[in-house]
Amino acid sequence: MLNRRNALKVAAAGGAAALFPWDRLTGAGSEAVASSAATAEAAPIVPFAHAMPLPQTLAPTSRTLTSDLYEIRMREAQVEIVKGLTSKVRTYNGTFPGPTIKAVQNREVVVRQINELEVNTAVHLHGAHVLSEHDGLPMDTIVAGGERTYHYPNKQAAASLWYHDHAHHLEAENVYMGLHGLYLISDHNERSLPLPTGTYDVPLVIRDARVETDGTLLYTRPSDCPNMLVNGKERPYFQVAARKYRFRVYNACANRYFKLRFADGIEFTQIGADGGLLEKPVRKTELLMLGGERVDIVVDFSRYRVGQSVVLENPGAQTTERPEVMRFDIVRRAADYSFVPHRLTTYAPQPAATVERDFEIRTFPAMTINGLSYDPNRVDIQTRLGTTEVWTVRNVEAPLPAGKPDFHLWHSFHTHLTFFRVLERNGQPADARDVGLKDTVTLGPGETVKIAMTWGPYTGQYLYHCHQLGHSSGGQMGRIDVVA
Ligand SMILES: [Cu+2]
Repeated sequence: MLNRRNALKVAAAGGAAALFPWDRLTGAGSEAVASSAATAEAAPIVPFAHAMPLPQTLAPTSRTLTSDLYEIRMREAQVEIVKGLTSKVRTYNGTFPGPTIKAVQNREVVVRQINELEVNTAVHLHGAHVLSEHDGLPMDTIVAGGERTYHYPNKQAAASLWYHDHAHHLEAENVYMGLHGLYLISDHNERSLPLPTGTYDVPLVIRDARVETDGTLLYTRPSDCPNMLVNGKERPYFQVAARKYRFRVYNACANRYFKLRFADGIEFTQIGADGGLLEKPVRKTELLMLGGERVDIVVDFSRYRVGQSVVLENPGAQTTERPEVMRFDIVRRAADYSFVPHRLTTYAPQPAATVERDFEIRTFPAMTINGLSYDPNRVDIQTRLGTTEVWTVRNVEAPLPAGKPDFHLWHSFHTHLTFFRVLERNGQPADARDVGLKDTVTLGPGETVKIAMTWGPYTGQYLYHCHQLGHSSGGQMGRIDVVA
């Protein structure tokens, strides 16, 4: 919901229909959306009714000496998100979320994507270093009934990536309706570490949703989305052994942040961020994640007795929402030879920056970066391959009073092609919140971050944008051309 001050700004800008893509995409003005949200009822929330499923791993259709080839059909499917209800979703290969692709460093993956949906799509492999023509740019769409083959070289370190839709103006709704899946790259270093592996290495793809009493998955404002899904199911439970697990946590929300903590406040260990493993692990009790972000953590359930349970909560939930995200049930003992070593990887030193740039992200009066909405034909930045730059990114919106839904005032700044490091947040040196190699960084209202990246390894056309997908759909996106 908009508060009065922002509602006035929106009115001045010509109405919320011009601002929020979920209004435009429903083909109706904000009043029609408001009335549909007001008359249709959200399904009652019954936590822990589902066992948490694990996304299927996709098998290659063929292999060559150098490449694994996959085929994915984007199509509608009927799935059960809330117990007892059937929801129509957009999927990769009929599953919600899509199937997981497991890649190995330096071995190419080729994915033939066939669009059997009635909407245009573009498949972006988030966090991957790929040629521009395989990046899934907003205008490089696969029209309904069409297909496209993407090549991913995987010349990068082990990391938890994801593929998701990026078609211009459609990405937020397409991702929300189900077009997202995991893509995990492994490498020799990761395999040599004594981390939990196999069935003890588990993805948690977390996102909000609004499922209506008739099962409809409704794309609407994040403040009207009371469901929290993990791996496609409303607030599931997951049976674990009393030992260590690695969890790859994804914020796959189209339009909101969440926080995560265990109800009893236990510590866990962060071992990875967007770009792969951290150099050194970090102990934490809470995560704050915005759209697109990934955090790899290790949780030790050996502190619990068999028969106990612990709930993972979202302290960032609205006061009207239930805080539970999922429940872990400790059901058995298991041998555990895994541990988190003091050193996980070593990053190449970052060259000194030779270019500095400033960015202002705005939600009001329009979705802009430095006052401009995305124009695919406008080159916002041109830089040379190999240039190291420091970007100062500022969220100019003022914070709302505590307790007001403020999802639309947060930004998740995302760069394609390259990872960055967070140098500073609000004038202070970056701390554990921003550790590791990143491709998304959270900006609360009024916050400023300084990030540093080196452009490469490829030349071509790439993007930077807000990963609150309602914002990027609305134009909070820019084009950077990397030239030789
Ligand atoms: Cu934004």
